[in-house]
Amino acid sequence: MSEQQPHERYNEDLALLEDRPRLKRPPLYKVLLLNDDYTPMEFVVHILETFFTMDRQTATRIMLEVHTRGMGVCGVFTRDVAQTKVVQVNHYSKEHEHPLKCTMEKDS
Ligand code: TYC
Repeated sequence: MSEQQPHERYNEDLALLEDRPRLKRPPLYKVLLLNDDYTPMEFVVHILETFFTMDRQTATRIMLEVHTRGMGVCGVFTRDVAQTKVVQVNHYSKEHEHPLKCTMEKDS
């Protein structure tokens, strides 16, 4: 009987080891609100409570931050969730005839 080739010997001895899990965290996106001169403060608070599940105190703090600094972060989400929130907020604001704009950017 002929000798086994090195690669055959290797194959027979090979244990069935599972691949190590190669999971990466999904990229995250910040959802931002932009300030403007016309949208009522109460409407912005309502947006933050409704679409970003903030309590009134947090919503008021974020609204005032946007009002004074020009923009502010409403939350950090995966891309699809962030995109959905941006579309929903902009659609809702337009429906109510307010110029409020919501956008997103990749988190660092
Ligand atoms: N600047 C607006 C006002 O004085 C209030 C406002 C806050 C508008 C936050 C937009 O994202 C915004 N009525």
